[in-house]
Amino acid sequence: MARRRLTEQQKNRIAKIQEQRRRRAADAADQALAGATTANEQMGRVVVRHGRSLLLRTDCGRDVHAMFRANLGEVVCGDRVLWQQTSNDEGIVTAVQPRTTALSRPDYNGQDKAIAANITQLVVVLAVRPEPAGYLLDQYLVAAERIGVTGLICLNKMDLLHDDERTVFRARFAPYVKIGYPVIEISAKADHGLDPLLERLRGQTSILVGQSGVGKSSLINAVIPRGNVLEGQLSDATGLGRHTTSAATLYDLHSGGELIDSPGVRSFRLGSVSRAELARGYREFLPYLGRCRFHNCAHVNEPGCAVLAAAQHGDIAAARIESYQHLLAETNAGE
Ligand SMILES: Nc1nc2c(ncn2[C@@H]2O[C@H](COP(=O)(O)OP(=O)(O)OP(=O)(O)O)[C@@H](O)[C@H]2O)c(=O)[nH]1
Ligand SMILES: [Mg+2]
Ligand SMILES: [Zn+2]
Repeated sequence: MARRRLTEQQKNRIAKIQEQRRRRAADAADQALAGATTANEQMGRVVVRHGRSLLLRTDCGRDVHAMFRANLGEVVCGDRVLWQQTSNDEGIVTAVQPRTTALSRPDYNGQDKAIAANITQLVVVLAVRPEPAGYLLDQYLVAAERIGVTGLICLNKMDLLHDDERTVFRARFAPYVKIGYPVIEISAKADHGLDPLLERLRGQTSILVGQSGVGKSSLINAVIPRGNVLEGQLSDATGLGRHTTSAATLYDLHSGGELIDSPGVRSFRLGSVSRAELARGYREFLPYLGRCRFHNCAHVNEPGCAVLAAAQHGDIAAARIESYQHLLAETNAGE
């Protein structure tokens, strides 16, 4: 009996010691793992992505090439990431930080795909050539309102216009000035009018968007010393850009702020957007929303529509109402 009791006690003690050892070992492994990851992990900013490979800018301003695994999801220009160095100028991305904002557009499957992340300002670049495509500006402004970033309109290639033509071109954008969007006229090629723009870019992460060939990359080259971005030629046949930017790329501005060049588009499609979201994307509609006779008013032809009444009084530009209704029909925005 006595002998057997002793054995029980011994067994218990041995089990307890083993359990302690296991726990210590597990803790040590955890600590080692944590030490290994945090010690080597660094923050970086995605400058540009080509397929599965990224160019990162480290916190100390060094550029490194890094790969990322598919299980991280999509990683885009402007993303803040954690990465580990694998060799001198190479690394691997281990985590993507949550984004504050993302500009996206639907891919060929209709799925929203991010173009750039953590932007604070959307600069829509327009020019007299190529002729501004219908509704493109308004679509970008709706996108800016939806993601909560500042919208800015930049009219480039003003050098191509005589004084009287300038007046005509400028007048097309007067309704936007009235509703609070800054309109800045520049000539990227002539280094003209860049200071007021640079002032607006200071302290912001801005993305240049717009049609192919309006001069986004030329603007980058004008404001980034040694930017050396490839510029396109306007095709004589189509009047559109050729030889164009293929991936969104982030540049640091000496005067402060970051500027992202993005591939030009022929058209920009708003992703899935509800009718209410679309209406809120027209910022001058805001004071009238919720004041229509019908709570689910689409602001198309309903009686007692406060938005249409404001348009009739000239408080909302007719062109903006027309563009809202066009996009409403085009996006099939539900209630
Ligand atoms: N006259 C004049 N031409 C300009 C100006 N800015 C750009 N261009 C010309 O416009 C053409 C297209 O310029 P890019 O900078 O490649 O246009 P982009 O917007 O980057 O085009 P994508 O990359 O296709 O989106 C080039 O031939 C430029 O030289 C300008 O201020 N004045
Ligand atoms: Mg370009
Ligand atoms: Zn209405």
